[in-house]
Amino acid sequence: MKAVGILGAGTWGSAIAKVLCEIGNEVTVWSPIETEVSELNATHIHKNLPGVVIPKDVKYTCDIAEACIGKDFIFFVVPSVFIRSTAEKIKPYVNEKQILVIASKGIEDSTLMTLTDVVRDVLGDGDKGKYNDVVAFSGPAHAEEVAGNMPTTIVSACKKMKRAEAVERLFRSSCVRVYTNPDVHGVELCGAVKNIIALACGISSGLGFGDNTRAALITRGIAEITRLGLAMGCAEQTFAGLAGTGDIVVTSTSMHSRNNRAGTLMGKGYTPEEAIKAVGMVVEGINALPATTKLAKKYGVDMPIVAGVDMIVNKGVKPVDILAKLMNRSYKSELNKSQTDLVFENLVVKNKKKNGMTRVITYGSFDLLHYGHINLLRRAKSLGDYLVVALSTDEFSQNKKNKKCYFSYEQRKMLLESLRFVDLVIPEESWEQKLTDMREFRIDTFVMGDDWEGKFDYLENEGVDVIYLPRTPEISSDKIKKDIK
Ligand code: C2G
Repeated sequence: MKAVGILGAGTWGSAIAKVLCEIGNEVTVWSPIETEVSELNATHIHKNLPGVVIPKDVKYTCDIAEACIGKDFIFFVVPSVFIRSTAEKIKPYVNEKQILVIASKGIEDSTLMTLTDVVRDVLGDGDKGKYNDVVAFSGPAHAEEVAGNMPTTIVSACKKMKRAEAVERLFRSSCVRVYTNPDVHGVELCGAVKNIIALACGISSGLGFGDNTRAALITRGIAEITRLGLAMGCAEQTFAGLAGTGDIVVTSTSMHSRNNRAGTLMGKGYTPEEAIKAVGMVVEGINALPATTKLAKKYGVDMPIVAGVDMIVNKGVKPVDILAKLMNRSYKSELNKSQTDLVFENLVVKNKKKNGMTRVITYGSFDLLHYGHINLLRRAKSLGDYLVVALSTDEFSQNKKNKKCYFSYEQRKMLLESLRFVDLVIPEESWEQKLTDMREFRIDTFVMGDDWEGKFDYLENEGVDVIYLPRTPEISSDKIKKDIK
C-alpha cells in the first residue's frame, strides 16, 4: 500500500485516484477550488464522469500540503498551463525521495520546456541537481474509460528506470498496464503534439470528411511528430509506441477526446473560443500550438499539419482552404533513407552485431574525393568492422556549411560507396542528427578530422567513443579548385 497525492481533481485526476484507491492505496486529491472539493467530498461523483462512483476513501482537500507531505508518489494532473505554479506551491512540502509523476500533457510556451523539465526547473537546481528523475506518465488512456475500469495501457517514462518501474508497480492488479520507457522527452512530445493532430482530425470530420482523411492525418501526423522528435534527439521507437501512435489513434478517433470534439465544431464553422466554450473543458491541443510551432522552427522541421491547425486556430484561416493546401503540397516519398540501404543495414547488423562488431561513423561533404579523405576513411575503418559515412546533402552543404559542392550528393555517394573502406552511406541533413544517428545505427565510435577537435565531445554521453584524427595537411577540396583555376 502506498500513499499517493494527486494534484488536480479533473476527470483524469479523479480516474487515477479511483483506480489507485480501489487497489488499496491511500489517495489524497488536491484542488484549489473550494466548491469542487466540498462537492466531491460530499458526493464522490465527478460532474464529467457521470455514473462513476469514486471510492469513499479518496480524500479531497484544498490544502496542498496535505496532498504532498508523507506521500510516496505525487501525480501532477492539473492543466499544462498550471504545472509551473503548482510546482511552486508544493516546493516547501516535497523532497527528492518522493516520486513526482507528470500526468498532464503539453509543452510550456514561454520556455519550450516539457512538463517534467518545468517541474525540475522549479524544484531542482538544473540538470545535475535533485529531481532530475521526474516521471512522465502518458499514453492512450481516456479518463472516462479508466474510471470505468476498462483495460488500458500507458507509458511511465524516466531517465532513471527505477523510478519508471516504481510507477509501473504502483498500478499492478489495476485495469492500467504500465510500460516503461527511458525516453522522457519523446514520450512528452508525443503527449503534447498528438492533441494538435486530434484537432486536425476533428476539423476534418467537421468538414464532412471521412475515415480516409482521418487515417491520412493520423499517419502523416505521426510522421511529423517523429521528425521533430528525432531532431530533438528522442528515440524513434517512442513514436511508434503507446505514447505516440497509441495515443494519437485513441485521441483522434474518439468522441471522448475534447480535442477531437473541439476540432469538429471548428470544422463546422465555430471559432476556437466558441468551440472551447461548447466543449466546456481544457483543449490541450490549442495550448500546445505555440510551443510546437516554435519547436518546429527551432529545429528546422517541416510540420504541415501542425502549421495548418495553427493557421486555423490562431490566424483565422478557413479550414477548407487549409485542407486544399495540405493536399496540394509537393510530393514526397514515405521513406527518407533508400530502402536498399535499410535492408542491407539491418542484414549486416543482425548477422554481425552478435559477433561484437564495432561500428564506426564519420561525417563530411567529401567533395572532389582526394587522398586526404581516403586517409581519414581508411583510419576510421581500421577502428572497427563497419563504417557508416554520413554524407552532407547538397542543401546541408550549401545552406549550413556554406560549401557549394562540385559533385552532387548522388555522385559523391556513388564515389564513397565504391571504396572498400565504406560500408554504408547515409544523408547528413542537419547538425542535430548525430545524436539519433548514434542510436539508430548502434554506433560505437565517432570519428572526425582534428579540424573538428572538441566539437562533438557531447556524443560521449551516448556511450560513443569520440576520436579526432590528424588531417592530411597539404590537401583539401578548396586547394584542388584553386590549383586547377
Ligand atoms: N579531411 C582530412 N584531411 C584533409 C581533408 C579532409 O582528414 N586534407 C577529413 C576532414 O577532417 C573530415 C573528412 O575528411 O573529417 C571530410 O572532410 P570534409 O568533407 O571537408 O568534411 P567537413 O566539410 O569538415 O564536414 O558534421 C560534420 C561535417 O559534415 C564535416
